[in-house]
Amino acid sequence: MQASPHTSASTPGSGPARHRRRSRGPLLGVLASAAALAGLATTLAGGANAAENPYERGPAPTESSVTAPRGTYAVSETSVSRYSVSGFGGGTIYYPTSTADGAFGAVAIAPGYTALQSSIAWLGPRLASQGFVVFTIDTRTTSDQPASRGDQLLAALDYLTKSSSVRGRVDGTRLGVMGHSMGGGGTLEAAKDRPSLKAAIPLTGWNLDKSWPEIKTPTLVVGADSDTIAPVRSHSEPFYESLPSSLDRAYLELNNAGHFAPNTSNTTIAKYSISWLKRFIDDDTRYEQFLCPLPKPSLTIAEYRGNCPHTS
Ligand code: 9J3
Repeated sequence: MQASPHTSASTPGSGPARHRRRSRGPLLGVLASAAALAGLATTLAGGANAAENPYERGPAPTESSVTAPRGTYAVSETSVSRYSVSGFGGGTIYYPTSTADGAFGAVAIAPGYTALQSSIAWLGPRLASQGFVVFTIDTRTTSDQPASRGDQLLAALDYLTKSSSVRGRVDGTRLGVMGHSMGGGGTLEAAKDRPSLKAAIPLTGWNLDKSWPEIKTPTLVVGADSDTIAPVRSHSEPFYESLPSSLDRAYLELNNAGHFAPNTSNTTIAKYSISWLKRFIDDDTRYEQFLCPLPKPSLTIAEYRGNCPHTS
């Protein structure tokens, strides 16, 4: 769906096509003017809210909106050839089609060992439709190790914000990183190397380095209870526990899930990733309700640790 050109760029919660205007006769014109005044009041109310947080995008979230297969933004995509870039292996950019809501925060996502961007592609439209520019990348070689994958995530963000065809749609000051397995290990490396990042989410991350006290980026560590490739006891748990206790951090252990759970659509991963990205890339406290109080163990959550309320 395309938002109307009358939708204010800084109006949060403006649904698509909220103020569409057509030519009309005199009577309809009067009624339309009254409607326009009502709409103006709504816009001003939204504007006041936008002044508090200019980064909010999309309507107020609900349990249903954060678990839905898609958010409210229609999504376009553009592929980036590996031969047109340096420092990473190209990828696919998923972005809200509408330009009516201004620039969006962005996240780069790296796949795991031997894997391609296709292995994490479901996250592209899933996250972009909530109001982010999402860059799922390929690495230079599928055997690149976590430190290299971290550098490649950062190169991808630099390309996205400085050179890509959608650079004008991205707020280069509000960026995040995600990745699966060795891409999750790379996510930690990227956050360590670039403290200006607003959010990091390693998904069943793998890294020989178990200690991350240098990280300054709010980090959601996602592990899987039945992962035998990156077992939580030797990967996600020490990653999480080594983050500074003063940092906004969380540990989500998926219940009854293996190492490759992040490679197919997963409502629990989506719900908490959306909430974490919204909360820390968009500073959108409307999503705090899904993160605090800490989620309880359930059919899909084996364990959840974190600090509440959040401090940044
Ligand atoms: O999916 C992954 O990136 C697995 C990481 C791994 O198995 O590393 C072993 C060298």
